Amino acid sequence: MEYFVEQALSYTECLNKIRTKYGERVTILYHKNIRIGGIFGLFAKDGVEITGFTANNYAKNVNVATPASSIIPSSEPKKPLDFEEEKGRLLKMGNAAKKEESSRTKIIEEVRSIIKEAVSTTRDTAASEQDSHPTLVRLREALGLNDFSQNYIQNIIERCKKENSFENFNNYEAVEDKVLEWIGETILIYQEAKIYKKPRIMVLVGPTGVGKTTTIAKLAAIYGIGNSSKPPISVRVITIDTYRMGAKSQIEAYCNIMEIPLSYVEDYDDLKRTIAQYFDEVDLFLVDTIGKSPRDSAQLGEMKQLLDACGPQAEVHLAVVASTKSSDIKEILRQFEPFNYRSVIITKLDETTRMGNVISAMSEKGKRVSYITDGQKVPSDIQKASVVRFLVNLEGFHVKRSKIEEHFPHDDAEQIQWRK
Ligand SMILES: Nc1nc2c(ncn2[C@@H]2O[C@H](COP(=O)(O)OP(=O)(O)OP(=O)(O)O)[C@@H](O)[C@H]2O)c(=O)[nH]1
Ligand SMILES: [Mg+2]
Repeated sequence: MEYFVEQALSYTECLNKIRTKYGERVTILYHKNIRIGGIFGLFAKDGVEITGFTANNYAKNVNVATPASSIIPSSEPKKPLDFEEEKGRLLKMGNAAKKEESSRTKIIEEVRSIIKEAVSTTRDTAASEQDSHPTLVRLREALGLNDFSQNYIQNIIERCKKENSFENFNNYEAVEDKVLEWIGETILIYQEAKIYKKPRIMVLVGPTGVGKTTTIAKLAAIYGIGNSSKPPISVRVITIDTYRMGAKSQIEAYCNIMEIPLSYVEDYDDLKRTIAQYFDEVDLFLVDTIGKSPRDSAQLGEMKQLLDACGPQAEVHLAVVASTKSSDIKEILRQFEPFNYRSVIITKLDETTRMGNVISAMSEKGKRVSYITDGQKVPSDIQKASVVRFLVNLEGFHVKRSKIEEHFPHDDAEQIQWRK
């Protein structure tokens, strides 16, 4: 809307001027008689001044044109308008227009907020409808049954909602297959180097009683006795667990049976000397350590210092029991961080049917698993870790082994084959 004030010697002339300048769609508010031209008030002529505004959508919608006068008249006005009366009317109209404008803004805002609310309600309703879909409910239950952490479960559910349409949820089997794949993708497997700089030094650390010594004995058998796919190599076990009588005789018994040499060391110098002494003749040193409480950082620090004697080529691996609570596993993974361990060995898998805790904690911390042990028998109860092994262990899931193996091919030749 554009206001104008035009002057001419007559009303018709002024009107024509307005039409030429602003077109036909104009609204006249009022006109008045004026004096035009002259110098210092002399020689001025009678004339007319018309005030109005160009008509547009706004005028049409809010209907402001009607009070003053209608759309431009084609002939002379019937009667000249009274200025004061028109002024009052104009003010009123201005206020009305202002009110109209502010109420329009209010309505627009209200409509916007209603739309926004409607959209978010629709989304919320859709989300909660999805959440309560039997497939997702069943999936939550299955994941909970396996002790996956709440965070892990939530991530899986969110991914389901993102990647599967609501209709697809009706096919539980298909969703389950996908979820198993996603879980498998979060299980990080430690890949052993194919070639090692001799000698390889493997150190096993971990909390008390997790099965370190038993696992060292199993590893000593894998490498020292050999198997159908791997010839034996020269192995020496070193133990720093010399104070405890039971511990000493335990590893001694294993090594005697397998005819694998064993050294006892008590401190840093001892350890350094022993490694140096057999450096050229041994392919693999397996170092068994004393179990430490992950909460005792002073003890952990002392052991770290002692193990530094193994030198930079030593590779540390951390043993953790499979049935440990997810939050405790995370704490153990964190406390043993100074040892810069390369992989985690999951022990006592045979004592639990729930693997979600381990999978959640390991994936949240980005740690790799190298071996799993599943029994007390030396040497048979140990396997190289594989995604398939974890997935087939899941409770409440219909695991199609062949499908999983296809998705996560693992080198079977690398699995330990014991000579009969
Ligand atoms: N069920 C089961 N028991 C195991 C496994 N590995 C070890 N064990 C048993 O767990 C107990 C402790 O094993 P150790 O090898 O002495 O554990 P450790 O970590 O050396 O213990 P500390 O040296 O005292 O810290 C023993 O009774 C083992 O037979 C396993 O994979 N499954
Ligand atoms: Mg031990």
